[in-house]
Amino acid sequence: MSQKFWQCRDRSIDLSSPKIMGIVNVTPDSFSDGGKYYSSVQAIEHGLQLAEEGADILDIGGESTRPEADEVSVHSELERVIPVIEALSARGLVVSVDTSKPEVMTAAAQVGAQIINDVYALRREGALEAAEKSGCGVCLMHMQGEPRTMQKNPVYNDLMAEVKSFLAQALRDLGVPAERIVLDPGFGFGKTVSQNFELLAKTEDFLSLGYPLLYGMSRKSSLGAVTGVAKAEERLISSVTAHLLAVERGASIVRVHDVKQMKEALTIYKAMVHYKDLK
Ligand code: 8Y4
Repeated sequence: MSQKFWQCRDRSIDLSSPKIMGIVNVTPDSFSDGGKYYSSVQAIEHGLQLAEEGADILDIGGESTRPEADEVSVHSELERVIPVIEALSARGLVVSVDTSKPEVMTAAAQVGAQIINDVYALRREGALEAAEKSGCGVCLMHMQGEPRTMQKNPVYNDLMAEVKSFLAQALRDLGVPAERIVLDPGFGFGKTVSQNFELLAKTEDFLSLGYPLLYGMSRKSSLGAVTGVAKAEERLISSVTAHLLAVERGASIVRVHDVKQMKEALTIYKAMVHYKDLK
């Protein structure tokens, strides 16, 4: 098996076996007056639970990338994610920050974040420099268009060639050592249902870029589109299945809501790979 490591500031993540990135959303609590504090506490507790369930990385996000979501200011994004990143990092957990804002990247790294997960692939002004200076590991993701409009009319001449050349260009722009980079084809980001499943079917094609791959398909609408499961929270089996298929085709990291179940599936995968070690 390949001895690959993802260098993320003072941590090194062993990618010789598949890793789980657990999703931690920090959304404001609309009820209570002490709402901000409360939502941080809840997110910290959720992160700790995902770590106990087997998450190798916790991805902390304070801005929804859903089409209907409002933009969040730098100030409120910082207010949401920083306390959570600080608390989870202080417990020795590997934390990634899901952000496109350079100010948030810098502040997150200062309180212990090891990874920057940017769905804009560092295209926002100042993001490239912030990521370089932080020393963080970086996940570069493909997206066609902007979150608000990307699902309106996705158009490609050649999906695979375009996603690959986008990622290759992002790599050229970035003055960050190769050991710090992971690539993501961006399932659900400006693609039709068929195109999303093409990205899954052809996972192996992306390996030719020479970087570890991350797939984030958890509960996404394309899964529901083929199964008929309308509610996102009910797409557990679909999510686990899709990510296991990606891993089987060469993905190194899966970004999921349901860590416990993903961990169990990966245990079966590893038993298959290492059957000789079993009695
Ligand atoms: C239900 C729940 C339905 C969540 C849709 C969603 C990715 C990502 C997102 C991804 C990387 C999401 C931040 C979208 N997706 N980062 N982030 N890769 N690297 N939607 O695929 O989870 S947010």
